[in-house]
This record gives sequence, C-alpha cells and structure tokens, in this order.
Amino acid sequence: MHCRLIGIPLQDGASQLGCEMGPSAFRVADLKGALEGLGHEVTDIGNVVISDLPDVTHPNAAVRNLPQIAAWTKLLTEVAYRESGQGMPIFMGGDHALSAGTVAGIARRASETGRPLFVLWLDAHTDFHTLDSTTSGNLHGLPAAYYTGRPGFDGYLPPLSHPVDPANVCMIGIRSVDPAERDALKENAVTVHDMRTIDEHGVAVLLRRFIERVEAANGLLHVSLDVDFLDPSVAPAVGTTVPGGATFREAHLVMEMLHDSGLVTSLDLVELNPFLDERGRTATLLVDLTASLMGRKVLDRPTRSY
Ligand code: HAR
Ligand code: MN
Ligand code: MN
Ligand code: MN
Repeated sequence: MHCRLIGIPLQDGASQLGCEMGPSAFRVADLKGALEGLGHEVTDIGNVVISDLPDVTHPNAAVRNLPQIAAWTKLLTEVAYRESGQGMPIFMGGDHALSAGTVAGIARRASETGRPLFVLWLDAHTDFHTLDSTTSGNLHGLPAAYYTGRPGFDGYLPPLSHPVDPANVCMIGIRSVDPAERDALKENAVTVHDMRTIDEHGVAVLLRRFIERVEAANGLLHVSLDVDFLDPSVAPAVGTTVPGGATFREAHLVMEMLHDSGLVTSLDLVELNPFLDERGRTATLLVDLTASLMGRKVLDRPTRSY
C-alpha cells in the first residue's frame, strides 16, 4: 500500500488550544516508520495550511471561527480528493472539524469509481450538529451533519458536491449526544452504536455487521478515529474526555478486523492534543492503532509501556 500522510494543524473547531500540534506528535511518535516497518510505502506530504479567510458570519451568535472552518473545509476537500488519487490518505489532525472537508473530498473521489462510500465514525460524540443547532459553537461538533448533506450549511460552508448517504454511516463508541443531535438522528438513517450496545453485544458483532454491509455493496470505507473514542485512562490527550470509552483491546480489535476486511481506503486521526498528553502515550497508542489497521498482528507488536 502507498500511504500519504497529510498534516492538518487545525484547532479552530475545538474550544481548547493544542490540536494544531497533533501532526508534529504523530511525526515524533514515528507513524511513518511504523507503516514502513509493515512494508508500506509512505510519503509524508507535510502540513497543509489555509490562507485567505472568506467573509462569512452566521445568525447563531454562538458559532465560533466560521471563516476559518469554511476555509479549511474548502482546502481539505481539494486535498482529500487529490491525495486519494495517489494512494491511501492518512489525515493527521487537527480537530474533528477537518472531517467535513476530508470526507467531502473522499466522497467526490468515490463517485468517480462508481463505488458507494461508507464512513465508520469512532467517537464519543456524534458530531451531528448544524450551525443552527450548536450551542457550544465549537465546529468540531458538526462534520457528520455537513458531509451527510443536512440542510443549513448553504452559504456558510462550501457547497457539498457528493453527500454521503446517511444509511452508509456507522458510529461506534457514542456516549455524549446533545438533545438537538438526538432528535436529528431519530429522523435519520445513520447507525449509532452507543457504549451500552457495545457492552451488551461486544464491539466485534457490531463491526462485523457493518463490514458485511460495505462488502455486499462493494463499497469504499473511510474511517474517522477521534481520540475520545478511547477511554481517557488509555488516551488522556484530548480536550473532550468522556468516561466509559473503548478499551485498549476493543480499539485494537476494531483496527485488526478492519485490516482483515481489506476495505479501508482512507483514515482520519483527529482530536489528539499533545499539550494534554502524558509522555507521548496517546500519540504512541494512536500510531499503534494505525499499525493494527495497516496489518500489524498481536504477535509482531513491539512491547511498550503506556
Ligand atoms: N456535542 C458537543 C458540542 O457540540 C461536543 C462536541 C465535541 N466534539 C468532539 N468531537 N470533541 O467529537 O459542543
Ligand atoms: Mn469527534
Ligand atoms: Mn469526540
Ligand atoms: Mn497495534
């Protein structure tokens, strides 16, 4: 596999500063070396950055940094479209607002292949707000609403040429949902597996079901991994910790099953805030999880203390 590492120093979607250091932490934790060690060819294209900000404001006064997120979404849609033509893009964030652009660009690429795009959203949060419904105003809380084509973004974020069918989106790890998101998801075909569902059935059963659907449709699969999918005890480096998250082994199992499926064609690594990390353990865990996704087996995993 030819992997394309893309650094996205975006932190304007989150309330806490620090995600802009995410790409550096992934490089220090040697994501490139881990993938090369598995036999992949890896190109790190460096960081992408926005330049001009559009003059855009929204009537919801809570909304923060809209010009920045509009510029990032436009840039990242282009970057994701371009890079997915070169190999498998791995987007090193950056906060989760980046997925508005990365998924939009991947969806445009997918449309040319004639294969439907599926999205696996690994997160404590559903990130399903619109600009009207957000009360925090933090725009990392709305990418899933944008790329599935929910109304209300017109004239504020770039027009979406290829919305992802909500029926093709599966969210796993959910344990923090705002009332407006819950109401919108009730009317919507997105699959939402909260932690209680994982507790009852086990994550493998839920993921297997989704993988089988992607396989049956001959789909492409984009994985969006938010650090807060993981329990804060194993992954402290995130501004929005929520207790009761996925364990170390549950997360690796998800990645290992995804590898075996052979379906994953692009990946977001988001919300890593190195300022909040403990001796790099979260960055290291994210690198190891990516290695599991890219073919590392339990028996060839390096011994590490987290
Ligand atoms: N739903 C909350 C809000 O809109 C929290 C969103 C937090 N999002 C992330 N990414 N950390 O999942 O403010
Ligand atoms: Mn998120
Ligand atoms: Mn989250
Ligand atoms: Mn691993």
